[in-house]
Amino acid sequence: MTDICILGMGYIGLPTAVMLAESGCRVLGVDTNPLVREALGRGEPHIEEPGLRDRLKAVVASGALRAAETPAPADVFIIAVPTPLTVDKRADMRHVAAAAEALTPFLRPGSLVILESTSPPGTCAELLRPILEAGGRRVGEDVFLAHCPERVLPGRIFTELVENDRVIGGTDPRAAAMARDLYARFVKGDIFLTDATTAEMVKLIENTFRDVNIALANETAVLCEAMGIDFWSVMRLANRHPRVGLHRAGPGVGGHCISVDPWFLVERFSGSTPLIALARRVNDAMPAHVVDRVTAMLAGVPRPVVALFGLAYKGDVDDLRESPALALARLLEERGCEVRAHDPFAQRAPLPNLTPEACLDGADLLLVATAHSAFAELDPEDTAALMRGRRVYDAHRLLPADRWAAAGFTVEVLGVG
Ligand code: SAJ
Repeated sequence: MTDICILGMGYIGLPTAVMLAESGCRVLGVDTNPLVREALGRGEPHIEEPGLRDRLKAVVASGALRAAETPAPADVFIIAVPTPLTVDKRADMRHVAAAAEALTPFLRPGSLVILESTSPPGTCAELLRPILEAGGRRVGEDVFLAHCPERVLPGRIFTELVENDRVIGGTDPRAAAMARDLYARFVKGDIFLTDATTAEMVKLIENTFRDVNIALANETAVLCEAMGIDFWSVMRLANRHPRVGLHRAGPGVGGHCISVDPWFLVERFSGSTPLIALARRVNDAMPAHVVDRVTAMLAGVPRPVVALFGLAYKGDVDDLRESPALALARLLEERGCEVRAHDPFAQRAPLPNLTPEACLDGADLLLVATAHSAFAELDPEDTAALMRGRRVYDAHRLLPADRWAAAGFTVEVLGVG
């Protein structure tokens, strides 16, 4: 039986704890938030993720996963705490450092520490190693350190935890091999071993690749609007080329990963990252672009009411972190609109989360801000009956525009001029 202590019971730590508990490990889930610990103690998830509720209940009921405020001695410690951005776009590594400080007293000879949190290149070598070595312990001799970045997509976490390939970087080959043996308990994808700094870079460049490509799609969408053509046709046709994969345009890039990780490279290499920094700015400018178009549609309407459909950062998840929908709400309010929001998944939203009917009641414009699949099924006739105006702006090209136009709506779509 392996004793595992996971610090951070969030989107990654909690599902990973469940997987390891199911694989026969004894898992201690450490979290500083008492509400998270209480929910975990009851076997209830504090986040939405398909499959989590039943599986968590089972491992808590069997005693394989327990909640705690502080770590305890373990064979393996996994750090899965947030690495948010500071206001000046730098990685806030305080949670990682605090987690490492908290676990250090509980290290056993031969313990393995794994960093899962996405971190700037050099974190294992420059931040974690000195903390673990305090008191004369030697990393690579007395204890071992590896980076195993998570790469799963919210909404598909349990599938991707098993099926995705993993990159594991050790501060020495023995650490990497130890981490591989742990993840091999549940990973069916290939596991690739490398050094810790390479693993850090791999993770950051995956999300940066996506951000830069989304920026290209967003810029292309704006060009298509200016030329009076349809980005979505351009995308579909360009992607018939075997070496082209244009991404989808949208109202901005949200989530804790893609809109954040590129800054970790810019922070570290500020003079050498013009492309990465510019892509970030292009994507961050998208909410304002959408709001320009929406307010143009509402010209002449006094104190317009906007029904904002979607608060989450992407479709069919409940996660609001860095969501462009929240930026849209803020910018619309700044422009004098009354914003009413509805999201079928979001909990703990910063603005009231209304029912669809209450949100649409008397609205002048429907703004589809998040690509929740349920929104594609909205009935234009029923919607029209509730609204004051007949305007819809689709920031994801999710709705069947013909049907909405047939129901009397003025339909505008991001990327369509
Ligand atoms: N988006 C677009 N256009 C696209 C694709 C996405 O505008 O063509 C937007 C989405 O609407 C959303 C944002 O980008 O606002 C990010 O969504 P996403 O689904 O691309 O990615 P995340 O942030 O949910 O998860 C990513 C994943 N990384 C990659 O796909 C390279 C995931 O595998 C990582 O585990 C995760 O980041 C992470 O934790 O780093």
